[in-house]
Amino acid sequence: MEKTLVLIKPDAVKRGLIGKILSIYEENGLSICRLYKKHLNKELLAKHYEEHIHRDFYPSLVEFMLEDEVVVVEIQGDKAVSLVREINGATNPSKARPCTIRYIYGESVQRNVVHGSADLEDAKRELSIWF
Ligand code: IDP
Ligand code: MG
Repeated sequence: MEKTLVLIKPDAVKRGLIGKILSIYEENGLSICRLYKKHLNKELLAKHYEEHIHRDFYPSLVEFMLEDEVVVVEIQGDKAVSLVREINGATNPSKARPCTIRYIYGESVQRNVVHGSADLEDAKRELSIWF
């Protein structure tokens, strides 16, 4: 059993998609362990997105992530880390496979609805930031 981190991003929270998104993980055999809603701040985002802080898109990513609350979710299951990435779909919704969350609900490469940890090591690091 693995554990991984999902963030339901502000675009999805604003559009009332929390329940629909959580259902998709559950329908794929994953369990929701813990979750809470939170308005983020720049310090937490810098920790979470430390690999991206020097990227051109980072300031705009931060602005987006502060638009509204996010839902922070710990998800558990067999191969949960890679399964969540598969269910989420490619970063750019226009390149995501049909039936993925980002294909269905994503609006742009930035407003792509969900975050999922990239690998097991990242999942451990991110879960320790948020829980
Ligand atoms: P991931 O969320 O699929 O792991 P990352 O490359 O780690 O993708 O990027 C983190 C987040 O930053 C993305 O989910 C997206 O919201 C945003 N992002 C990534 N690349 C771009 C870009 O080129 N323009 C605007 N936002 C981006
Ligand atoms: Mg990433």
